[in-house]
Amino acid sequence: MQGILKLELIFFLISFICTCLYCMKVDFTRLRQLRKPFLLNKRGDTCSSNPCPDDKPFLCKSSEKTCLALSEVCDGTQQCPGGYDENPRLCNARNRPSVEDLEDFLYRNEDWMELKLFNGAPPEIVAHALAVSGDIDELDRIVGLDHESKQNLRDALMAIEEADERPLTDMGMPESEWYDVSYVFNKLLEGGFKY
Ligand SMILES: [Ca+2]
Repeated sequence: MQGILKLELIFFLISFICTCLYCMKVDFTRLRQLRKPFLLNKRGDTCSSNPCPDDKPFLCKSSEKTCLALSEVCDGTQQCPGGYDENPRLCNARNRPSVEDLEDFLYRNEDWMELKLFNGAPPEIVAHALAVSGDIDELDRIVGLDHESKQNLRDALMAIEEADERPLTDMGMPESEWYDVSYVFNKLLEGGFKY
């Protein structure tokens, strides 16, 4: 009889503990759900640095808050106070491969390209300069080219326009990279980069 009572007591205790854990779990879940809006608000506060509405997401860099539609950026008419929407570097970057893509490209070809075309400058700096510069002289001011690398870059871009890979292979480009190199440099030329 005592054995049965003990078993019942153990069963009761196990049931009690399970029920408590279950309740705690429900409580924690509800607590998490209650905290969610708070967390979202907190996150929203820190991430919503752009106060512009969805249909005008471009925020002018100016003391007064002005928001523009993307079609108004680089359209030839200044709408931002100070004209940031027509900033030449911004508009160059808009028509070029992204800085991240350019950086990846430069790292892929670092072995032969970095020294020959960009005077050994770090890919991060060259990528940014290629994205924003209007021409080779502006790129030179940002990157710091020497006479030889500047001439090599001119020769390389001219060869790419003429679809002639030999000057580039002479500079050390592996033949297998020709498609990648001509594709990216052609994108820069189409994006208005002058040499
Ligand atoms: Ca504009």
